[in-house]
Amino acid sequence: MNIDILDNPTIDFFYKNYEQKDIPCLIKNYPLDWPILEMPEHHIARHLDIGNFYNYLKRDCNYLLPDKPYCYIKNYSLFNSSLQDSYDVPHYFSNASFQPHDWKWLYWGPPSSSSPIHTDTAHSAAWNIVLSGEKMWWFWFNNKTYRCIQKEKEIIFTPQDIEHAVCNITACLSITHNYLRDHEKIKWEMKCR
Ligand SMILES: O=C(O)CCC(=O)C(=O)O
Ligand SMILES: [Fe+2]
Repeated sequence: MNIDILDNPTIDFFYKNYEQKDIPCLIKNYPLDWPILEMPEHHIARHLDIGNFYNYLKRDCNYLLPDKPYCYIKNYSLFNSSLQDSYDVPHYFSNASFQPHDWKWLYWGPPSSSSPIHTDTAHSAAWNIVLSGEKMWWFWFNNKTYRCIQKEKEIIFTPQDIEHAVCNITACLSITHNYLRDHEKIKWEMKCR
């Protein structure tokens, strides 16, 4: 079963029908004018000082035998990187009360690199946008397995506490930012444990 695909919804529609109900969705056709989308990948790699990884991605990983471990850059912090001003938060999420800089991450991996089933840190929700490539997502909620393919410039919304897994169908570069809307309540719950 596929998760819902929304065509550039209003903030209100997304908030009432998906975020407030903790239902994952894919948003397409949201207008993005991010400078990072215009940057050649080798510039991005240079900004992040990951030239060796870039060479691995463009050449070596294609010649690895299937039993060789692969390299997947995960949770690369964009905080204080020279790229942090080359994109901004999509308007659906920009008024969330808690979206710390150190929850801004970049993911960059070869075909078939993946993230196992997990929920996100500190009961946070997240948005994820692919800059290049394609990802397959799986979500588990309502006792069902849902899936979805995410392409360039599309937004995946992952609600708090929803189990999900991800596999890069092609080499894939993406940006994600986790956030909380009700962190005061969550801090309080943690204190009471
Ligand atoms: O793209 C991935 O491999 C994982 C994305 C994800 O689940 C996350 O950022 O929490
Ligand atoms: Fe996640």
